[in-house]
Amino acid sequence: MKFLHLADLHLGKRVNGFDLLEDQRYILEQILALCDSNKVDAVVLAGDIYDAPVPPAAACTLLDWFLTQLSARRIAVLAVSGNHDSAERLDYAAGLLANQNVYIAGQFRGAPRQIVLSDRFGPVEFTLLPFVRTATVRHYMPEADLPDYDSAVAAALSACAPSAERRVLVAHQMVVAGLCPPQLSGSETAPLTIGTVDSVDAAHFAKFSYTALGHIHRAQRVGSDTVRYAGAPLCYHLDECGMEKSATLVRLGRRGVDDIETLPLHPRRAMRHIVGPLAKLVEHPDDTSDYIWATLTDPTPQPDAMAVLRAAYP
Ligand SMILES: [Mn+2]
Repeated sequence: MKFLHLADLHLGKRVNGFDLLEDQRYILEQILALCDSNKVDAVVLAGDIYDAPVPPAAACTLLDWFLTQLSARRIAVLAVSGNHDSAERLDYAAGLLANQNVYIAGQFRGAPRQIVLSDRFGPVEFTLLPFVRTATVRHYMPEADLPDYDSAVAAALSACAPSAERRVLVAHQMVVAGLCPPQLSGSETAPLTIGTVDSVDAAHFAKFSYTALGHIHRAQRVGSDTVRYAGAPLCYHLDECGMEKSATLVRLGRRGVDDIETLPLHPRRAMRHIVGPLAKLVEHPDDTSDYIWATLTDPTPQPDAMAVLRAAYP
């Protein structure tokens, strides 16, 4: 079985007033092309599907289009909510969508949702853990001793029994390996601080063949090759300028993960950070259709700096 691990689509996101919907549609089309060329069986969406709990209508239309395209290709979808999503709204029609192999876990109701798909080697279990806070887990497990976030996520995971040898976890949480924090990129707007208190130890995922994470916008492994953040598919912040974005292709074999490959994504417009005195920056502008973050180093304030920059970089 081959699946594509994606996360943090943030559909409907605006960056400094710029609507990125066309860029998002462009990157989703590229992802569909990757699904076709790699003949993937499933797409995993590890949370922050929308940028806001009440997304713009056009963002809902875009997700509808994407899911319909995947369904037409008979590609299964396994999705969880992130901290930006409304868990309840994401669950809309989830029961009906399951009939089309689109599995969405928006709300946590005491246990992760388990979906079993299969390939020629047998069953593959997908454990869908929506974004949870400690208080949410405590609500469903009043008897359990859950002093912190780490123990709450561990308890949530232990609420379901394994149903297959090959297991994939889909989650949207702040995960660390030992004392090594993940590399943030500025646009996560984390409600959870990094450190030993408000993060989850990757060791809890040791029993899974692969853990597909969302929340951190920079693609990276966490402690082991099979615990990964896919990263956001587009740059969403100054800190991500020039960062290469990717989708993660995972091949499962008879016993578990055979191969992991990061497939580069190429945006419709790059996001670049330029630094210098205003006159220098607009002297010979290149790639003028890119999204530009400009830092002016002039010793004095420049009149109409934004208008001058916009004339050079629309
Ligand atoms: Mn996010």
